[in-house]
Amino acid sequence: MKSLQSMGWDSFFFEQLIPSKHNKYIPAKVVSQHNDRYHLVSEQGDFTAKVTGKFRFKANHLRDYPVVGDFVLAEHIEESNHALIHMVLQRKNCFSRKAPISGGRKMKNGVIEGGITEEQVIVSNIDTVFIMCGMDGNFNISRIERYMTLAKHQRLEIVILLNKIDLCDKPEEYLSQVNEIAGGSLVLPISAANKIGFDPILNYMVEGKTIVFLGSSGVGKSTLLNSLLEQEVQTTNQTSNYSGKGKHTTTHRQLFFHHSGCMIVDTPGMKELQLWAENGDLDSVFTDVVDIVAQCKFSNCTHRTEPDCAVQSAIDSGVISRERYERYLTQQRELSRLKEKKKEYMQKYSKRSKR
Ligand SMILES: Nc1nc2c(ncn2[C@@H]2O[C@H](COP(=O)(O)OP(=O)(O)OP(=O)(O)O)[C@@H](O)[C@H]2O)c(=O)[nH]1
Ligand SMILES: [Zn+2]
Repeated sequence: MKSLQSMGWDSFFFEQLIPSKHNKYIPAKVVSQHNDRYHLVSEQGDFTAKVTGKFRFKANHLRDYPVVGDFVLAEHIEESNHALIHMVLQRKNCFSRKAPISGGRKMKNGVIEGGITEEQVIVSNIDTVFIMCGMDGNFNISRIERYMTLAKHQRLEIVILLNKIDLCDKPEEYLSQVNEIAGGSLVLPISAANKIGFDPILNYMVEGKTIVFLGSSGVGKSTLLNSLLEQEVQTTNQTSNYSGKGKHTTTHRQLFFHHSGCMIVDTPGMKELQLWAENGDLDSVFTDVVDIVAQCKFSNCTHRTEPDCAVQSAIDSGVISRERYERYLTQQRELSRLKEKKKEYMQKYSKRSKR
């Protein structure tokens, strides 16, 4: 049986308990989610669970629903292994994106319709995110930068994993490219399949901590998870539902327990990675660009034809690449659109809920 503490429980969550409901509500960790079905692990046992009707009625936004990593208060249905989720305890942090156009649940009396401007929380209560990228045809700097902006929005600790070193003739070229944009985050070349370069990762795998693997489909997230869990199976022979080898499926989010006591969340590769962040988050990923922009002679410089434009001269002299600068602009435009859409959405939403 897992203790709450070993799953990251501390005073932050304890203080959110409702004393009058102590007998009825069990604190539990959400370890997997499949549509509206959840798996919970608690000190009273493992349960399958759904949210209550009242929960559903009160939930206004996608982010109100439980996600993997959450602590919830659940009511065990006697003589079954089912439970009802009454409440999601406030999250320490989370990793989110803008809800994809194609997805999104229809909420409460149709208040929210398709194409919603909403935050979709992927995982919560995270200690470190590992942004993975392959050193192969899938190598994509812009993707890494986008994941970084999303992670910075919640001030998450970032480690960048460059996978498939075994396929790569010149890993140092990838490494230096990524180090240039990593803003001081650790960049590790690894092979998930061949278990190369794992030692620095193990430093993050500490009891009660949660690490999350992010990255496009095919970068090797599941392979890394399996490689890490295989070690566990060999050394401890645990057969718990959530720590076994070969249980993994990338169609839904799931949290696994490693023998170190660390929790690992593998996420399915996200095709649509729309930003859910603010300009400050972007600026903290692109400090090099921001510093240069600040040096322009005119504060309203458009960085095109003005004299003494620091951006133009930085690009001309190779201090930053034009591509890097343009990727910054692309994200900036996307965030401006998001801001507008959020405003529209809030207006529409508040009008309707006043009716
Ligand atoms: N050569 C080599 N291949 C690898 C390595 N890691 C993963 N692969 C291969 O890359 C492919 C994709 O790996 P997955 O682990 O399924 O990728 P994923 O990121 O989990 O993908 P999704 O589940 O679709 O998000 C598989 O064929 C793996 O065998 C590696 O270190 N070296
Ligand atoms: Zn300028």
